[in-house]
Amino acid sequence: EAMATGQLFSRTTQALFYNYKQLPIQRMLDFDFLCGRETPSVAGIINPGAEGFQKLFFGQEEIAIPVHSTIEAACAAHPTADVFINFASFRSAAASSMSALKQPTIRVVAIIAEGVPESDTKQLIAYARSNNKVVIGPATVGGIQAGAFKIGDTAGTIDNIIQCKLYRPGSVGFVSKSGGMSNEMYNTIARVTDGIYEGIAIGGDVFPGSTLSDHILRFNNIPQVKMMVVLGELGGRDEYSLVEALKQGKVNKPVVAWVSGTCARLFKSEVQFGHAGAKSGGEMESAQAKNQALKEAGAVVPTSYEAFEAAIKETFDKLVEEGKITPIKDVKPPQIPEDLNSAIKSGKVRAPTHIISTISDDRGEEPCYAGVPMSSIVEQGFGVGDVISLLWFKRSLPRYCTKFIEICVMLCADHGPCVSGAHNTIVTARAGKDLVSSLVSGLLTIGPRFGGAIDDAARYFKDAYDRGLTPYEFVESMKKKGIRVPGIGHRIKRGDNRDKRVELLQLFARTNFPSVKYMEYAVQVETYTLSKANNLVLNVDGAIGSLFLDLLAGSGMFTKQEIDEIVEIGYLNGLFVLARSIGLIGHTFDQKRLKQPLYRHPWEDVLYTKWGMVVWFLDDLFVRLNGGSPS
Ligand code: Q5B
Repeated sequence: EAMATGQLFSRTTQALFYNYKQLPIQRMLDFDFLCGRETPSVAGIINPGAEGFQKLFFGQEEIAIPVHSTIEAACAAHPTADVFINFASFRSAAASSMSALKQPTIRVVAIIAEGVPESDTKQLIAYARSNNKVVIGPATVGGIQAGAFKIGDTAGTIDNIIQCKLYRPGSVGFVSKSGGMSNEMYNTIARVTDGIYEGIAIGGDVFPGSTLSDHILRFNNIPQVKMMVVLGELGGRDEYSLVEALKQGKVNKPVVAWVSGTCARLFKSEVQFGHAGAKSGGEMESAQAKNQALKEAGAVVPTSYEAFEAAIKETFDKLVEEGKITPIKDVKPPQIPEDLNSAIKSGKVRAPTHIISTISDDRGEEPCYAGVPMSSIVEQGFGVGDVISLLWFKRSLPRYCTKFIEICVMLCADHGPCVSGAHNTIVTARAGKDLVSSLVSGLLTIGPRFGGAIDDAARYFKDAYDRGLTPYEFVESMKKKGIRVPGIGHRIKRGDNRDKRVELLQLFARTNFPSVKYMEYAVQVETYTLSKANNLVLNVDGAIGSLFLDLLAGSGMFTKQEIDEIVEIGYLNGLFVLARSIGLIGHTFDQKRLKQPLYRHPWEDVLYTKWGMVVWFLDDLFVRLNGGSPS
């Protein structure tokens, strides 16, 4: 029988952990590190429905523990993992425990959940016993083999584990019903003996998967265990099977025992303590009766819980005197690196941040844009112009400014399917790509020729105006440098076919802006360029660029330095990008809705010519004839 053979765990035992719970798994791995284990005690995690890996620390290193979606898959992947730690809720703990017990590789199942139906537990017990398997729990914290293997949260924090010297084996086998009290006992035992060899909390249910006597008999077969400590509690008859085992001489090592709950007699009626099984029933189940019976059967039983520690010490000291125990030499466990988060929280370390952000904050009760909470954005009836003003310019601009921003967004939202951006988006959507790909392929065409001339228009118009250049001087100086005037020129708009969008923007600005000096300058530039060619109109980029200069300068909301920075960084193309995204998304939906097939450009629409090669040849020849080196 698994129980009779003694050892349940060793320094190489590995477990499968059912239901991902980061903290107890990390505590198991921290314990492993403390004990100097070479392999982590958790081989795999079972998270129903999920697969992949979970990153956890093993000492200072991070390790990736495989996550499996079923118990069967986990057992197949980790055939040497023979302990199943079940952190399922009480609703599913029985079913998952039974599945685990049915796996040939699983030998021990620990069930943490409280409230598992007793009839289910009975079935688990019956199956485990007839299949030579061990169940610890339900309603347990688990157990620990000092220096070797720990189940879940057993023994609490790392500090407690170090204080109780659980990182190395001692000579005491301990078993209790209560998990909480087992922590207390680990401390007590560490104080007066050379420490725990193994400690098990069988759980507080009426029907525990394994009993106090099961474990005492098992400890009796483990040579390293020299004495046993038992902490029972009132209620149930479990302690009597231990009494029986003692009477029958099945236990030949000293047992120090105490059954708690002697205070129950002070109550007039029956009392239910914390555990399902801990209620004062008949006399037989009282703590007094069980203590008496254990004493009569040969256990060392103190007169009170307070005297328990002295009784354990006396028993241990006697074994040392008799030469049955050679107290082991203490070893210093390695230091577990503290988690950064907890170290920061406790003020022990400071860490530099990797990102700085000034425009929004999602940490409080509600998100804020530039310090303005969402609720007031909604309550004050803010529009998208106000949101842009908060997130881009970090201030609340006057309504005429935010209205102007909104008009820009509305007017630039789309300009038909033939413009560069829309064409790319349409081709991409028809190639079967998703929304984001189609949108992005269109956005990528925005630049100096198409839609992305607003910033440069603002830069050049501002520079020329601020330096007092006449439109003639400005345009001709640009020509000399070989730069096209940004914001001037259009593929289809002409002097006699003006862009309506430009007219609308100008009308709004003339009516609402305190000053439109930059726009008037752009209009003078247009008058001059139109005298050169009919297509050199002030286009929508030029209109927005020059008018935004007027907004920045005229609103009184920006310093000169801030205006220079906005123009220098280049905020204003953002308006076109934002606006045109609306149209490009529309074009994507349109193509998908129309179920348009893959686009292929017609041959007839391409000029296939070899003349490019001839031009290159003549050019090269010319250079050679003039004594230059060929390219
Ligand atoms: N020439 C826009 O050119 C375009 C000149 C110029 C001096 C200029 C051109 C240009 C500056 C960039 C700009 C924004 C490429 C445009 C937009 C959004 C849109 C789009 C839509 C929408 C058009 C003919 C002759 C040549 C050139 C000269 C042209 N522009 N000289 N300064 N700015 N502008 N982009 O028609 O002597 O014959 O060699 O680069 O502001 O994108 O609706 O489509 O909402 O979607 O192809 O409105 O103007 O003219 O290249 O044949 O040039 O004019 O040097 O002179 P075109 P080209 P020459 S708004």
